Amino acid sequence: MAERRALITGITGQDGSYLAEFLLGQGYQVFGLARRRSTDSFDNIAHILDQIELITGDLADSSSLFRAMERAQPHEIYNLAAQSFVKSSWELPEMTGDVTGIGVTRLLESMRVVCPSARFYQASSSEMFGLSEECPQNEKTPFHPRSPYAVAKVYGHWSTVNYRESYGLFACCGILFNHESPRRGLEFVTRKVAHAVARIKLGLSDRLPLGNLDARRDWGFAGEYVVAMWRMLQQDEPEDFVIGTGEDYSVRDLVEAAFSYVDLDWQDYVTQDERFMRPAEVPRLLADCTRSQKRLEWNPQVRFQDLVEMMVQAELERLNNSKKPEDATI
Ligand code: NAP
Ligand code: F7E
Repeated sequence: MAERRALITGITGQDGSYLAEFLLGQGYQVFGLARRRSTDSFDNIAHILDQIELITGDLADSSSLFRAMERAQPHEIYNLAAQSFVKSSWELPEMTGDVTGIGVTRLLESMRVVCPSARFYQASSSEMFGLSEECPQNEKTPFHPRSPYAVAKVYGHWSTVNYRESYGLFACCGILFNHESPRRGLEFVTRKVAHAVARIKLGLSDRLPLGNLDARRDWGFAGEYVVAMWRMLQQDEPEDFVIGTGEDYSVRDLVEAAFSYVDLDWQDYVTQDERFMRPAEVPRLLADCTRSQKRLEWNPQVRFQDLVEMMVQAELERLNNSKKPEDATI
């Protein structure tokens, strides 16, 4: 076995795929927990499938997590698996609580029993701040979750802190603000916009229905954020960190930037559609990264405009190469 072994849950997702690439580059042996699927399309990790080992498992099934720990004997565990789409969490509240919340306890428990000296990373979220009275938000900002997803993340966050305090585990939470990439799921607003703009530019569509254009987010590039996750586990002591760019933009800004990249006026195509509004909105999230900049020496380089251009360009290339995902319906 290689000297450093890492187990990544959620390896098929956006962050899991970038983290796997990064850890392979650092010389790790990488194991990934992956759910059983009816199709075997692993788009995000297809290019590294021969360099990693997939272990079948599910955060809803403790026995599979124990087996994964025993098989991988990891030095580092990154818990990136979750039902991660906020809007779906109102439609799937119990499942979201079970997987995104209690799933963290299941994983921590299997680590505590099988490999207690491993280091554990929990993918906490800026959504936990929710209807925050403070802006920007830092590690001390109180939580006010606004969705079943955010409630489940608060549970997972405090479970991680509790296992650290109760059992002395090396367990850290990264409170990450929105981070995006061409590997983002089509339902998230950045990819939805990038994909629609590319379709409109290529004459395949003529409209883009969206929800709340006033929401403001701190959007960064996922490929850089996975480095911050790894750095947290290289510290001498386990601690929690806020990770973001320190700049926020509205959904309207996002749409404007994406359409102007292809020389189109967003107002000719964008409509507001009730179907994409949420029962409770998080109006503004903005990271105060003072602590992570200092302690982790982590400073993101990709700014909002670069990110939008990267994503629209990737969609144009995907469509030109005829790899055409369907229009997002959620
Ligand atoms: P993502 O692309 O939606 O990936 C989620 C991963 O979780 C996928 O690999 C998915 O597997 C897996 N998964 C879902 N349910 C599972 C279950 N029951 N058992 C095992 N695996 C399961 O999410 P992401 O954007 O990479 O985010 C990674 C993590 O960071 C998530 O926990 C998310 O909540 C959190 N987070 C994300 C952001 C962000 O802006 N991206 C910000 C803060 C926190 P399938 O491929 O089989 O569906
Ligand atoms: O929405 C608004 C929407 O779905 C961003 C997840 O990774 O980041 C992500 O959660 C904003 C919201 O991401 C549409 O109402 C308007 O205010 O891209 P999103 P999210 O909900 O911020 C956090 C940090 C996570 O932890 C999550 O896992 O955009 N918005 N119109 C829309 N959003 C979507 N999806 N679709 C629209 O049509």
